[in-house]
Amino acid sequence: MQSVGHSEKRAPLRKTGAVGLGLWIFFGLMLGVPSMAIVVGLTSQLIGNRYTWTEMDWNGDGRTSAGEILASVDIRVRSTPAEGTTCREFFSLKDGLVLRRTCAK
Ligand SMILES: [Ca+2]
Repeated sequence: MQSVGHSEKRAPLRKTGAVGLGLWIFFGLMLGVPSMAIVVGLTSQLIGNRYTWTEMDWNGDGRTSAGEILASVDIRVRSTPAEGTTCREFFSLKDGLVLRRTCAK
């Protein structure tokens, strides 16, 4: 009987399980965090905040980001009279500091 050499070929090890899980987590975060921010923002709008989507542009860069929507949960608005007009003050719930004040002209 002739001895046959051990020439078994093995497929390279693949870490499909770990990579697949990582991709799922990555895409889940990419889709889940903005979606959550939008849901939280809309919910806070419905519950009691009375400001518009563009007013949530807290840093004034011209667009409302998901982070700004999340930040809006801790920001409220109140009307204050000022020199014959009414102003809207956006203030932080944690310390009461006014973040922005807009007055009608
Ligand atoms: Ca912004």
